[in-house]
Amino acid sequence: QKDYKLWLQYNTLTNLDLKAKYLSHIKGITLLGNSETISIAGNELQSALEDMLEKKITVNTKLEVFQSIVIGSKTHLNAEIQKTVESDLNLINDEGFIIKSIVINNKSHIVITGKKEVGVLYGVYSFLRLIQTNKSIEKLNIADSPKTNIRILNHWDNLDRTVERGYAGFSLWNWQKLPDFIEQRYIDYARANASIGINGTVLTNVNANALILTPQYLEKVEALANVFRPYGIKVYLTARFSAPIEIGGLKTADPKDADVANWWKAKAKEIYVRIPDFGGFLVKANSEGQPGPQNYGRNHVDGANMLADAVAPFGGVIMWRAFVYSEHDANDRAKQAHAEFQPCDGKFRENVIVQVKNGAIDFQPREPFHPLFGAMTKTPLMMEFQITQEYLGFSTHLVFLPKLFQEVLESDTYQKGKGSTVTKVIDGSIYKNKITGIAGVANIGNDLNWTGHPFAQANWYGFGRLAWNPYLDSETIADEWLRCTFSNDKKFIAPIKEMLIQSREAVVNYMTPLGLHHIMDTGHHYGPGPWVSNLSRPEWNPVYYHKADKNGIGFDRSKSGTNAVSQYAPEVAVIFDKLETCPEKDLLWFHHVSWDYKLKDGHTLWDGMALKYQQGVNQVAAMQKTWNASEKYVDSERFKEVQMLLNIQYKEAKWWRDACLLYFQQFSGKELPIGVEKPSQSLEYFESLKFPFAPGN
Ligand code: BDP
Repeated sequence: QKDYKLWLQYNTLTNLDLKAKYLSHIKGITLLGNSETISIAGNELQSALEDMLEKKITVNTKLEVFQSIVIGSKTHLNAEIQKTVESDLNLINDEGFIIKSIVINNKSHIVITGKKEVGVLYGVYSFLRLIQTNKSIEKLNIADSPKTNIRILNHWDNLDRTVERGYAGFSLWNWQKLPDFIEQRYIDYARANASIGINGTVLTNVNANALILTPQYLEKVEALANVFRPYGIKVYLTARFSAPIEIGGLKTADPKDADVANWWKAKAKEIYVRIPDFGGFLVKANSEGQPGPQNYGRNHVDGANMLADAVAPFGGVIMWRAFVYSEHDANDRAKQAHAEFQPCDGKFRENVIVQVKNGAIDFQPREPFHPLFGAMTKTPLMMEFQITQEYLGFSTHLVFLPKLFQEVLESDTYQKGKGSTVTKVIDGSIYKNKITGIAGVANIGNDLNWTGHPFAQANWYGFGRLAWNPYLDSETIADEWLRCTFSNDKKFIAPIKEMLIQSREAVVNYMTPLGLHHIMDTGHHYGPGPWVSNLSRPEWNPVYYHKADKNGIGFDRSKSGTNAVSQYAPEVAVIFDKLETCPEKDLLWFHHVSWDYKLKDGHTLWDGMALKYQQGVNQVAAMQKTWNASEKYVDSERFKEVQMLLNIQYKEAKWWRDACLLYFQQFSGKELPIGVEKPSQSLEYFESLKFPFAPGN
């Protein structure tokens, strides 16, 4: 099945000239070293080359063949090669790689090396990508290293194999059959991740279950860690803060209680005996019902540091999440994480990294960057992106997320002057942090195609590529992914790439244009629910976020409103604060604006908003057209799947448009402008729609 192979299709090259050129450089493989990682790299290289070049490729362990691809880590290279790449090796870090065309005894070779074997593995995938994307392999001279240390997937997987916000089936981890039964899928998962440089995985949900920390489960975790290790992937777990009570028999989980601290120390030791390279814990504390230090009158620093001390002797880290609600600033949830965490700056242990969502609310189709980025100068912050599309149409809608990720990463925080982008905060270059990282909430389940939507694979891929290099352009990522996954044909690539690139703006337009946010329906967050106002916490209700009334719409976070703008650097605050300078894409995030307000293009806010909803629908129609025209470049199975999914997306884009416009029209009291289709149903109809089943919440 093609879907299952992800971006590792290794299709036979159809361009014969190119194939001949490649073959003139590749007569065989020379494998130096004999670790598991090197043999994985060798096997991958051999079988991929054989598939793509349709030729038997021999593997030697000595440099005997001409024009061979020499793979091995620094210490395994012979003296001559070592000398040739010596200065290149100074350019890379421990996980980096060199791919270089060299001449030894008048014979040319391509050497793929790194300081460690995992670098060699990354180098092999990178070299294969050159061929997958039909790039030249003449005169290669590549030195590349990951720009962040922790490049990690967060699986929100429960022990019963349901996946919170998971839309691609059930959890990959078959706890019942582990540790003795190793599914091939675990290996394929590790291989796919290694191919894009992901080096960590949190196996369990942030809404944690303490049972994972019991010996019965740790034995299973150990088995997975053993599978992942040769692929350079470390295992992490979520730590439930109340575990000392639930599985430890203690009366309290107070982080200042000596028995509690000792319990965690012993637990850490127990884990490290089994898994010497265990990565550490991810913790959601005092948020949405999860226990935490505040239950005992302590704060986030007390909780994080107590756990940090437990894993520190073994080199572990604590990823402490900043996704919290708080009693302060009850009138604006967007302010709460900053209010609670910024004052903790400088108080965390060295092995704590604070994990911050890209925006201050919750993984919306568009949010301005989170004000914590750049605002903590002494604490490493890691990015948390959501790859699974909780608020973006699940695995049913086609949305290319690298575009969203890039927009956030490129945002300038100005916290240390112009050019203090979010990327530079999280890659540690601004504040010289010792640990850096990017996390992505995984969109992977046990569906045959891994991610539910064939194009959702691009979001896993793109996340990995950006975690490796957050400066990458999303167009480059789209191009690579399409070539590796489908075809190198220009007639396919050009229009489909365009479709990917604009797909993110399409979803913003038909769901939440002009800075609207959190107007999805209750609980599952699928489909529109701007009318919802009956949930127990005010900040769970869409009406709290859009604040539509006769005068206008939008959340006033300006100085005269909740003053959330003040959490940004002054240069940024002033831009967001003023109606005239606030980017229109964020308008209703920061301002309550009258229905008659004139947008830059001359339309009134009401007309402009309606036209945006319509534009979103039109964009999906264009996506359908583009896809239908690509039939001959794609296998029929994936073609049909995507076609059906786009049909649903089109239907639902109209549903979003009609439901939202009918609802907001009650307040604006205005007609729909010319160019916007009339709604097919009444508001009452849309409000009456119920979903007896939505996965993952
Ligand atoms: C929200 C999700 C919820 C998660 C929570 C979190 O709706 O399922 O548990 O975020 O990130 O987006 O902790």
